This record gives sequence, structure tokens and C-alpha cells, in this order.
Amino acid sequence: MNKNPKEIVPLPQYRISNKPVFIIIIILLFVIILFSYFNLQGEKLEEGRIRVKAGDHIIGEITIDEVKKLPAVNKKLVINSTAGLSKHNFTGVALYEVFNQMDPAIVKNYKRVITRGVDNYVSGLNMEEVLESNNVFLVYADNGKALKSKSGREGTMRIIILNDPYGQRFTNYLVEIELE
Ligand SMILES: Nc1nc2c(c(=O)[nH]1)N[C@H]1C(S)=C(S)[C@@H](COP(=O)(O)O)O[C@H]1N2
Ligand SMILES: [Mo]
Repeated sequence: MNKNPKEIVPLPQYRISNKPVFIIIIILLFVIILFSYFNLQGEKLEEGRIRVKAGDHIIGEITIDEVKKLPAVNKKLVINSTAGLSKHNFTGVALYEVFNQMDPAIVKNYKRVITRGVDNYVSGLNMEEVLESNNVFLVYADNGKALKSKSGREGTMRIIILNDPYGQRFTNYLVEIELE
């Protein structure tokens, strides 16, 4: 490429001892490994998939496609939130059906159901409420349209509680359920 190789100015030759450079590289590698470890610990869960756990133990995961295969119901309701009244016609599945699909022992073994959204919004329910015949649903569509994720894409799920007219405990962008 260089037509005249004589124009290339040789780089100045610094005399750096190898040892401190080597030590710094080792320290940097260690820091990178440490950070990636903490990153994995606080792993960001993705919408469209729900992780069910009890303590540190992961009981199971269910995807939106698997939820859609369960017997679907439509639920009309009006949410009376701070933003005013909003009319909905949600499509989804009773939450206990989702638990039973994963493991029928879940509804017997746990008393509390803590729901978490991708934005870390946390809400709680008692298993008794979940087992009521027409109360807690895991929904994925509203007025026939797929629910939008936090970033506006399709394919997210939400908890609705028919006995809660104000909607505070409705967890949007659901990614995790913790059982106690
Ligand atoms: N993930 C998540 N879910 C949430 C909230 C939130 O901030 N994040 N707000 C709650 C509150 S206070 C209300 S009133 C309803 C609002 O429902 P909307 O998103 O359909 O307006 O969602 C509830 N669920
Ligand atoms: Mo609210």
C-alpha cells in the first residue's frame, strides 16, 4: 500500500518492563470475571416467559406459547385506576391451571404467591385467592390483541385479579412468581 516505504516513521521504542503490565492484565481479567459473575447473579428475566421459584429453588418455567395451549377464557372488566376507568376484555388462563400444569403439588404446598414484573414491580396474593373459582388469571391478550411488552413488542403476560377493582395488584410484564 505504501508507495514509498521510506516515509514510514518507526515507532519509538519504549522500554517497559513486562512484569507490571502482566500484573495489570491479570487484575483486569479478574475484575471482568467478577463483574460477569455478578451480572449472572442479577440476571434480567425476559418477558414472554415466567420463572416460578421457591427460595433459591427454580420449580419451573413456562413460556407464553405454553400458556396459550391451556384452556383459554375471556374476562371482561373495568379497571378503576388513578388514570381513570379503562375497559378490558382479557384472554388468558386461570393461574391455578398454570400451576397445576407445572406441578399439581404447588397449590397444596405454598401459601403465598409473589408476582414480579420486568420493571421489578412486586405484588402479592394468597394461594386461597388463586384457588377461588373466578378470580386470578394469567392473561396475554386484551380486546383480542396481544399484550405489549414494556419495550412495546408483542408477547408479554399479566396477572389480573377480578376481585380487585383498582388494579394495583395486577402485575404487568410478569417474569417471575415466587412461592412461599
Ligand atoms: N409491572 C407493573 N405492573 C403494574 C404497575 C407497574 O408499575 N408495573 N402498576 C400497577 C398499578 S398501580 C395499576 S393501577 C395498574 C395499571 O394498569 P394499566 O397498566 O393497565 O394502566 O397496573 C398495576 N401493575
Ligand atoms: Mo394504580
